[in-house]
Amino acid sequence: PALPATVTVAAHGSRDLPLPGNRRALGSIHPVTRVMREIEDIFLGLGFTIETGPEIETPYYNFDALNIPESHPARDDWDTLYIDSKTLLRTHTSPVQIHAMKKHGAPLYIICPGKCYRHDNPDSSHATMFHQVEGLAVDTDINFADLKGTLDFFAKKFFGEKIRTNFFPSFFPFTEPSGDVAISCTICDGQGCRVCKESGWLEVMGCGMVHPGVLEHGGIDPRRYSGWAFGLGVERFAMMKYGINDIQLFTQSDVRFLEQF
Ligand code: 2NL
Repeated sequence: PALPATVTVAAHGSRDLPLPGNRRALGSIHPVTRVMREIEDIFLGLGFTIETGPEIETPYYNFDALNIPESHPARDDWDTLYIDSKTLLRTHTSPVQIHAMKKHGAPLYIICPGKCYRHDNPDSSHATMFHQVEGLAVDTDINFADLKGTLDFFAKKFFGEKIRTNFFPSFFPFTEPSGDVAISCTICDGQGCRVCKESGWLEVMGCGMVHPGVLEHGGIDPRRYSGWAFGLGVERFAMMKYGINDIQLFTQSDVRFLEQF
């Protein structure tokens, strides 16, 4: 049905209704948010639940409960942003997992996404604020094979079914044994190139069996339960997925960068 082209409005004269309105630019989802949601969805599908917690923490939850003693270099002022001697900005999301173990007990299957802070010099791969997703599984009779299978499934869902995973020995104070997870290089498919420094592998996250002392700090009996955990940097995952070469782009609010997502 034809609409009248003009309508007479009392005291204001006529208005041209078919005249196009002012278009507003549509926003888009930030790439870090997108990647975080994608990671969350994969683990939600495996039966994990999401746990969050405070960005302001105590040295006990950020360090002591994670088997990082006072003398450990990670506790150095250069890495940690202290508010005062009793409060700091969390350097990882691990404290959330200690709170969760104390609150829910075992069995427990959780992921902890959120902001973390480090006293680093900003460059193309370091930022003062960044995002992590950590995962924790605690149950009777779970072992490193469950961890490998879960992370291999996750990596294939995130990076594509074609990629392979590899686990290298590593060290974290809160896990024993510890591993670094690598995926076959997305550029050369494992053949060796500049991006993977000719190794064929790209390191993407850390993992390991939860240290019995850490389970104890979470109020869980390490003789009855075992646990595994992992941690990954969301910005690094987003940079690999979208071919972004500078972590600073995520926080510069440049519309030419953001409107691509
Ligand atoms: C990395 C390494 C990791 C964890 C995080 C964790 C948490 C609890 C207990 C044991 Cl409560 N472990 N988290 C474990 C291994 C590695 O992250 O380099 N992430 C970017």
